[in-house]
Amino acid sequence: MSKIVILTGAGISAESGLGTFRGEGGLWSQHRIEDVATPDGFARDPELVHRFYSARRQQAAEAQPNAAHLALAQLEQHWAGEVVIVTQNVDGLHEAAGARNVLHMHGTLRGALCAACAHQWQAPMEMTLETTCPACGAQQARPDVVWFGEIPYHMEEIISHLEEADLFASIGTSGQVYPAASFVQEAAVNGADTVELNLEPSEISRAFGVRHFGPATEIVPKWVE
Ligand code: BJW
Repeated sequence: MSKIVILTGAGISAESGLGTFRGEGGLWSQHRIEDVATPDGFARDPELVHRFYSARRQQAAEAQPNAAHLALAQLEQHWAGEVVIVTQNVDGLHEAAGARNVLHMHGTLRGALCAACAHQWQAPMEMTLETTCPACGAQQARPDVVWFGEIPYHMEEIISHLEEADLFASIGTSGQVYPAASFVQEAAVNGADTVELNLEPSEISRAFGVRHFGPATEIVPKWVE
């Protein structure tokens, strides 16, 4: 039974109306990474960080999965082997499309994390400095997402999936953020075929055996067929 491991990034949700990070008009052209996506930024100005993530939580709640998310959910349902989706996205659109085997390596917008006791719970749509941890009562809630300098979730599980993968596919990610950018090498060194599906060549395109370029809603359903 063959195993397909699929890494997804912001590009797969672009046609659902959610912004990517890099490039013209991306989130990082409107906000400084060190202000909103690092623990230091949160310590300096938690209100700004809460506003940034509350706005994105609202946008993600209103977004619909697109043809690329739906095609991957179909693949998961019909593939005789195992399909594992490792997503860097925090938007929840893979699950909204019906996918079940999804690992959120950068956390999720639906999660709240207590910086005092590490309790995790469902985030309110708007998180503020007054959001109270239901376990310890501290008012130190943060979005349950992974910022620069923090260790991504599920790493052991992801590495063992990559070691066992027969096929590794990367969809809609720029290959600029580690450790996700190194997954292609990890899979290839263990014998997997590798394929990149992206709007345009990424930083790490040359590492892939096969490459398809174009909008995710066109190239992903075609690839899944
Ligand atoms: C389309 C499309 C369409 C558009 N169809 N495609 C020096 C060297 C190496 C590493 C480091 C270094 N210095 C520091 C590091 C480590 C650091 C890092 O990588 N820094 C780089 C900047 C160099 N990484 C970390 O700190 C990570 N932790 C870590 O390494 O811990 C150590 C450790 C690891 C493992 C085991 C043990 C210990 C943590 C990284 C956390 C990243 N967090 C963010 C925010 C998450 C919450 C949130 O959403 O706000 O994650 S940053 C942001 O970047 C977000 C994304 O998940 C991530 C990747 O972005 P993505 O998805 O690739 O988006 P874009 O915008 O970059 O690209 C979109 C792509 O789509 C483009 O290619 C477009 O062309 C394409 N596209 N439209 C198809 N319609």
